[in-house]
Amino acid sequence: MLTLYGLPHSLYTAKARAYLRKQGIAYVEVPPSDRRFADHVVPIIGRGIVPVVELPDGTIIQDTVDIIDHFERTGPVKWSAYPADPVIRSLAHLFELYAVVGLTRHAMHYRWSYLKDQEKFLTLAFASGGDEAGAQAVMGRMQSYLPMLGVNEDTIPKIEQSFEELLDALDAHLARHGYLLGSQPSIGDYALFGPLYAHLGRDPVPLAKMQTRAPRVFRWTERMHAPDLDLVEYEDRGGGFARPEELLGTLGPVLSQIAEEILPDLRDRLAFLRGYVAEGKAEPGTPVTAKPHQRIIGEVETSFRGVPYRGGVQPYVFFLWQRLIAAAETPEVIEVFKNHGLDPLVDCELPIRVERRDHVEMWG
Ligand SMILES: N[C@@H](CCC(=O)N[C@@H](CS)C(=O)NCC(=O)O)C(=O)O
Repeated sequence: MLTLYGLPHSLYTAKARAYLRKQGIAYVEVPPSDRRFADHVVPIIGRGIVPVVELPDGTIIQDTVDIIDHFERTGPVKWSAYPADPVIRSLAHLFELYAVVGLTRHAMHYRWSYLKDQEKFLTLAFASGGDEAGAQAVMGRMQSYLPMLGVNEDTIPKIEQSFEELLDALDAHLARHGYLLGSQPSIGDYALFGPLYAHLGRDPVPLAKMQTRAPRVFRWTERMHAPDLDLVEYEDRGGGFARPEELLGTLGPVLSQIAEEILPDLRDRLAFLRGYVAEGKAEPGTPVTAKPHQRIIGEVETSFRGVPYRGGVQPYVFFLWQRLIAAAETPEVIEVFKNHGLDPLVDCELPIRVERRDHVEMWG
């Protein structure tokens, strides 16, 4: 039997778990406090991070992209997460990028800025499989990430406005389609499910907002976690991705919102990376950071919805971004991205590749 090391409240575990359930892959979820995780898994992956999948033959896979891609390659896959159409596939990659560059901020804000209102719920979650002292330590570490993610007094009103606009736009889109890109989930759905379920669709404060303001988004979180396609309220229940022209009407506002929110971040981080590479600091074939648990290579002045903040530069973001650029290979993709102000994301070159090898990111 396959083991999924993860936790109910973990953002990235939710992404991997939803994929396993949808494909009908049997697993047992085990918390990272389990002895085998510390004794066997951490030495292999080099850091304490979840989710990790351990296959029955002992193979260890870390990173949700690698986990999904493993099963896409080897099966069994009931509903592939990669759409064939280049436009739809590129949109899936865009959502994958937005989940990390954009929605991590919302997820972390709603979890930690409302700690007082959610304390019992969160303390229980973080203590699961361990003890309360350990829980407090991890909770403290998670809160320490907030400034780097751009969560501060000035950005919080913008983050909340953004969450409400996103809920409204997604709710309207899901009135027509069961999933972001049609009648089956893509890598984009799995990626958004991380923040939109594990934090925003589960922690008491944002969950209440989601259920009252955007019931169809809440239903999508149920659908994403179901073992079938769970399209009970739609006429088309057979699966499959839609055609671009069937999606873009209601997806348009979501795409414009993504452009507004992530372009400044990515432009400033790309400028940083160009300088970093020009100074010879990114040596091909070496890990992106000295220690695998370090996530950032520096800090930049950037902005969220016009509000300046100083944020960390994560090489992982370039790993996801280069996947999007590779998918956006046809003029039709460029055209759709251009129509929503997203063309700077696909009509550009990154100065270096970020690969994943031996469970860590490396300069390519
Ligand atoms: N890129 C990784 C990210 C995984 C990740 O950030 N996991 C979080 C939990 S949701 C974690 O283990 N964090 C540990 C820490 O930051 O100390 C993936 O896609 O699997």
